[in-house]
Amino acid sequence: MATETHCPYCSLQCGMRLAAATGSTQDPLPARTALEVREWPEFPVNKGALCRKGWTSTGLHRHRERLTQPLVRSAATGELEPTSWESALDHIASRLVALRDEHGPDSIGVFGGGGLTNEKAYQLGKFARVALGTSQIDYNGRWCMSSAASAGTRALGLDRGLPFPLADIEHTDVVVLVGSNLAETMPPAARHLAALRARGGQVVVIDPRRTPTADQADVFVQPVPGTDLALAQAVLHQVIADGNVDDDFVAARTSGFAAVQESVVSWWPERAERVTGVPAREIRALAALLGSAERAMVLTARGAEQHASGSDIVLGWINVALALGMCGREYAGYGCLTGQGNGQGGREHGQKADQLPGYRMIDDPAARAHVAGVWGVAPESLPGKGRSAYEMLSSLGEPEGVKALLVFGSNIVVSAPNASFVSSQLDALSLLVVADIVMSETAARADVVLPVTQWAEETGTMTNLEGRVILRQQAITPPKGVVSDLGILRGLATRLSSPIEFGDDPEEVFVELGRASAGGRADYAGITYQRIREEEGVFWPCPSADHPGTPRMFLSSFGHPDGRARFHAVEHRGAVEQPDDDHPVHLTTGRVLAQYQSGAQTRRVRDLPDDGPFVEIHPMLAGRLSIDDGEVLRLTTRRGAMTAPARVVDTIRPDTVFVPFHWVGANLLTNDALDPASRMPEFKACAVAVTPARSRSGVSE
Ligand SMILES: Nc1nc2c(c(=O)[nH]1)N[C@H]1C(S)=C(S)[C@@H](COP(=O)(O)OP(=O)(O)OC[C@H]3O[C@@H](n4cnc5c(=O)[nH]c(N)nc54)[C@H](O)[C@@H]3O)O[C@H]1N2
Ligand SMILES: Nc1nc2c(c(=O)[nH]1)N[C@H]1C(S)=C(S)[C@@H](COP(=O)(O)OP(=O)(O)OC[C@H]3O[C@@H](n4cnc5c(=O)[nH]c(N)nc54)[C@H](O)[C@@H]3O)O[C@H]1N2
Ligand code: SF4
Ligand SMILES: [Mo]
Repeated sequence: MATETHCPYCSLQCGMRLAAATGSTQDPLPARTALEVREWPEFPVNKGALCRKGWTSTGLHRHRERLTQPLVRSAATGELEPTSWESALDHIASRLVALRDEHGPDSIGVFGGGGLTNEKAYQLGKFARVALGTSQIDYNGRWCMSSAASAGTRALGLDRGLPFPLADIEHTDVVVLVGSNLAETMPPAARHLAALRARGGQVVVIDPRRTPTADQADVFVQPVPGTDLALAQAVLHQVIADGNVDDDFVAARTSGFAAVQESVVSWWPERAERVTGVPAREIRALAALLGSAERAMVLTARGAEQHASGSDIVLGWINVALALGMCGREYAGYGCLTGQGNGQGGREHGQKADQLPGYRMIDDPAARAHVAGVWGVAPESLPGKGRSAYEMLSSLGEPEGVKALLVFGSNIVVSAPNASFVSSQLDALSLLVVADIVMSETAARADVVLPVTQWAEETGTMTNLEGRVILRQQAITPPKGVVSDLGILRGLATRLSSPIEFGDDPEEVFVELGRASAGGRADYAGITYQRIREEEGVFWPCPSADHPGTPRMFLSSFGHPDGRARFHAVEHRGAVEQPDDDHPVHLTTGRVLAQYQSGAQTRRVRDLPDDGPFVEIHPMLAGRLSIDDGEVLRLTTRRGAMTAPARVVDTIRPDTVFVPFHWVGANLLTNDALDPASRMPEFKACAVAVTPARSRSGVSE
């Protein structure tokens, strides 16, 4: 018998079957069983296709580096030493109570992750607000799609990554991918691009690098990092000049166009060419292509969003889609390609500093009253808004800052911007607790490490990039010694004398989540495990048992009270840090196919290649620096330095270098400038000096 479940990694949440290689049919399988990944061809999102990370995902099962015992740092030796669950949880609780008594509940911070199931994200938010009483909870999704979430909420009145099923791409006429390399970051999705092209549609890719995704494009545009808004402004300028605005749609379904029209008047394509490096004729051609398309989609991903002006960049592209009359129609519109397995659901149920379950805002009295009612506590007992992810980490060591940090599902030492600063901030903590499945770089810094169950060993729901709620089902018994995140929260809540109980049965937690979300924007009230099993996932909002779910949103009205979408007049600002004499090159960062995120999981999977970090550099720049392919380079920014071998490729802009962030290094360099609206850091653009690490005499520096 094989268990139908989903991949542990990205937001596509590909369906897969897990079975015993030996053919055993016990349910769940005994812990030591060798697991095998098999196709699940009927699951509609990936139809049996998986990328190599999915096929090798059982590589972390029975891994020798798997954590199976709680560890506490010994005061005597300074080393992490095995202990029992009882004593680990007692130790954490007594330290938390002492800190809370002395400094108040906001001295305790909780850092969650977009890889956690909906049940865990929900329970973590409730744990922070009720068991700890702290406002200080946020999560790594802040570094992921928060700019798109902020822009989508402001423009469309509601943020659901894609407001339509992914397969709709096949039925549009033009799809514009702004800063997405989906051929490497969600490979099974690339088949929709191929199907669209086979139908005669066109794919546009906007990226400073000619990626494997760009290789599948009809139109490839290669801007300077951080200049997407100038490009969007010029495209809109030209759409207006060509007379291609959908006036009826703009009048009937939107507001605020006049100010936006005014704001793009001076963005003639020649001006944008000087800012973006994209030839004016290419900008005109792109505007003409979009202006003549019957249906078009604009999809953003991290290349457009991870900037200190990321939310304005997304608003600029939504303006383009709205002016063309594309949003709120079938097979057209704006969407964000979310990233982590539960990047979507993770932001709906309360682990974000300003939100309560159901995508409710924590400063809304009605939202507080509803959620407090479900939880059985007084609304006034719920804390208010906390700090955003990076701001919380920056506060460590400050008198009013966080003094104890509980990390569930993130490896911040590798993935936070300006990581050497963040890493030094961790030293200021009185207590760092990390729950993980392996000894991540962050766990290695902790005072207490708690070993948790991983995906195949537990059940829970995830919400994929389409807003489709899916069910990851347990296939195998966890190894002895590990506990689920829900079990940890339950154990801690009891020890903290929480006024309410915390259950650890995922299905029971999901039922409660449904009640807490009822009436909210992300309404899950009508979704059950049984329905998900029967219907291959259910799209939210789904307010009642007889509601079919909502695959396509905005068809009759947008999420604002007046039902209209809102244009926003925005101004191009560009990267905060521009190249100068000392740091003359643009640096951008991102992903490669075979590694996932901080690499804590995939770097340990034997069947995935791990060649370490590298620097993509154009032959012209390499020539100027007399660098050969493979030669070790030193990259230096105002914040830090790293060395890695050069990969000389003509696919990148000559003024830009690229480093993947799956290893310690890239984030020693990145800029921690934050977007004022979303608090997203500027991962995708800063100024860097590039030199050979080996001096000309051949001696290492
Ligand atoms: N293999 C793999 N897949 C993943 C992940 C992974 O770690 N590995 N992580 C998952 C997660 S959490 C996420 S968020 C998604 C991310 O998915 P993507 O957004 O597709 O991934 P990135 O590589 O971060 O960025 C995409 C592209 O943006 C380009 N870019 C850089 N700067 C700019 C710019 O200023 N403008 C524009 N237009 N483009 C720019 C980069 O060159 C890169 O090719 O992937 C998910 N899938
Ligand atoms: N320079 C640069 N930096 C970036 C980015 C970039 O493009 N460039 N992208 C940003 C983005 S989009 C993201 S999403 C972040 C991601 O960066 P991280 O937040 O570091 O993400 P992961 O590496 O997935 O970390 C997840 C950790 O949780 C563990 N884990 C997995 N499942 C569970 C679970 O169920 N419970 C618990 N307790 N632990 C679990 C894993 O082993 C791993 O150690 O990085 C950001 N950082
Ligand atoms: S595309 Fe994403 S969900 Fe699908 S197999 Fe690869 S990592 Fe897993
Ligand atoms: Mo992400």
